[in-house]
Amino acid sequence: PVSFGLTDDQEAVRDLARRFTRENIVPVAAQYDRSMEYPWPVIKAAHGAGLLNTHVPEKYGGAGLSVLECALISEELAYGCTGVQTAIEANGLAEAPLIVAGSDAIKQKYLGRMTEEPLVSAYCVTEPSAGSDVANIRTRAEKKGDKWVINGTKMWITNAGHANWFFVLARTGDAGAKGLSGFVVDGDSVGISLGKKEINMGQRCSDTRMVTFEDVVVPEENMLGSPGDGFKIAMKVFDITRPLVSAAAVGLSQRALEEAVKYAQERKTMGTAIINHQAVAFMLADMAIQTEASRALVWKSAWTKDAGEKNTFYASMAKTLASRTAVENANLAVQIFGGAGFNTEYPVEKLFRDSKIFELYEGTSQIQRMIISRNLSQVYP
Ligand code: CO8
Ligand code: FAD
Repeated sequence: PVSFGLTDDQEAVRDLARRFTRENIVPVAAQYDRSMEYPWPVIKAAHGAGLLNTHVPEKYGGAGLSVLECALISEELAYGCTGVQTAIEANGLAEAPLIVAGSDAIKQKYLGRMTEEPLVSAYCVTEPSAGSDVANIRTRAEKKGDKWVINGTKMWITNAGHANWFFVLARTGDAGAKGLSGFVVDGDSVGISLGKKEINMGQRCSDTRMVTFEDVVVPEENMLGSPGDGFKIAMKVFDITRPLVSAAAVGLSQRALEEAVKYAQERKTMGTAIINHQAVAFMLADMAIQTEASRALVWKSAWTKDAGEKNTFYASMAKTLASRTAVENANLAVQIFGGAGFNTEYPVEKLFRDSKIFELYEGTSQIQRMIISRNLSQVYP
């Protein structure tokens, strides 16, 4: 049966995240945007509330939530601040390769500690010379005895400045996708150096850095799967995380819509609230249509994964539509606020700056379209 209804448990999860966001994120979002400080107090509170590491299996101390349930949480947290949400969700991203391909011992060691205390981790795939083109990354791992030795530089790594451990994709074999392997690397390993915190257009409290690995020694058992499995592990991870990043974009779209409706009801011109001008009302209608359409596609992409089916096609569609909608809704919200939309005392200029990254990280919109088009004949044979 087709249903958009949530179970009681799913509603409870969403309501918990909504309450947490209203109490712990909305009131501090502007302050973190200005100070660009890493939101440790919020992350610790989220850990206490059970809103961190939500897809870690129960066996390792997590809640073992489905992708759909994680998406409900992502949307709610992002409604409050997508910078904070990105810091929180980057944990889920780093943990996903372990869930996809880690041995029981690796999961016990690295996922277990995340559920025991408020720690963060990071996912290191992108490099200065290769972002979209994952198959061409250059970081190398060489086998020396029973250890691997990693050398190379990663770029734009979320949570890098605070990570207890890193997932690292590195070349162990020939050129191309089949020569890559995935590793878990302890954050305090000798030879890791961090770049400065990058100052980005938006999501400014999130921590993004270059990470350099110089002769970093990693025990053999920290390789995930077998040599050469790394590229496919990274892609399988995106099948889980792209629905969640898309859900965060929906959270931002919903926030932009609600802020714009409220303002349009209060602001008066030509003797009436601006919501009564059709030109403004239709902008709000478009924002609502696109938000609902994005959410429906996010839920479909998450549901498909939870049903055990291949969801790559829908995950890329959700990412493309939800990120475009976030940018467009933030833009329309600024338009509806008029001059106040351009000012830092009002909430929507932050949404405008925060929105753009959704069309870039976790695969640009061009890359999503490439994936969608490559899958067309398989999905519609
Ligand atoms: N599942 C399983 N296998 C897959 C999948 C998949 N989803 N996708 C591809 N493969 C397999 C293919 O079937 C193929 O296998 P085989 O060789 O056996 O036939 C093999 O992998 C190679 O695939 P392709 O031929 O499609 O490889 P290409 O190099 O042509 O293209 C892409 C691959 C699609 C371009 C890929 O490189 C890509 O996705 N690029 C975008 C990179 C990206 O998204 N980076 C994001 C980095 S992380 C990030 O940005 C985090 C932001 C912070 C977020 C915080 C909140 C979460
Ligand atoms: P490029 O790949 O150089 O692309 C440049 C332009 O060319 C884009 O418009 C792109 O769409 C287009 N393009 C490239 N190839 C094609 C093609 N074949 N067809 C059509 N168009 C194409 N990475 C991580 O590994 N971990 C993280 O935690 C992480 N966090 C991030 C946080 C932030 C704030 C930022 C900015 C980035 C983060 N990234 C992270 C990196 C992010 O995933 C990459 O920036 C992104 O995938 C794009 O790669 P690139 O920047 O190298 O752009």
